Amino acid sequence: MSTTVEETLVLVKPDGVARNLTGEILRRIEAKGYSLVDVKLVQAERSLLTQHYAEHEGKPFFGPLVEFMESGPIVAFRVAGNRVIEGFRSLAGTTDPSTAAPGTIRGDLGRDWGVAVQQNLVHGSDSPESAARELALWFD
Ligand code: RTP
Ligand code: MG
Repeated sequence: MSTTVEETLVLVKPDGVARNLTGEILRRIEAKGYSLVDVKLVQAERSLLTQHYAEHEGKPFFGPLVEFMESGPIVAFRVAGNRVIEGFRSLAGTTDPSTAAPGTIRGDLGRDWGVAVQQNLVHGSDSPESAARELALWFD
């Protein structure tokens, strides 16, 4: 398969930062061969989060999700690599840490009891369109 270098937005969510897992998450990204292009620590404003999660507006988990994302600092990574958009999603694992595969960030490091599903450590853009939109929101 040919090489397709892409950039994606990875967020270490407030649970990941609070649990001191930022370094471990970056280690896994770099070990996979992806490169860190830019990084920042952000206390996100509500307006940024509602734009970021616009596709989920109106869903029952939208309010709790935004509240959780406001609850503490987030680390944003701009990450580059071959097919990194899909590749990071598979490194992260499925949304619910309880059932995310071992070997993934959510499967290995996510807490599967006593916390809500939104506390799943990381976000990764899900398509080239989302990556472009989200990188502009968080980094421009
Ligand atoms: P993300 O956007 O954060 O990378 O996660 P994802 O694609 O795996 O999941 P998505 O469906 O986009 O949902 C966004 C975030 O909302 C929270 N969530 N809560 N039923 C629920 O309570 C529920 N469903 C989703 C999670 O934090 C999820 O990552
Ligand atoms: Mg998503």
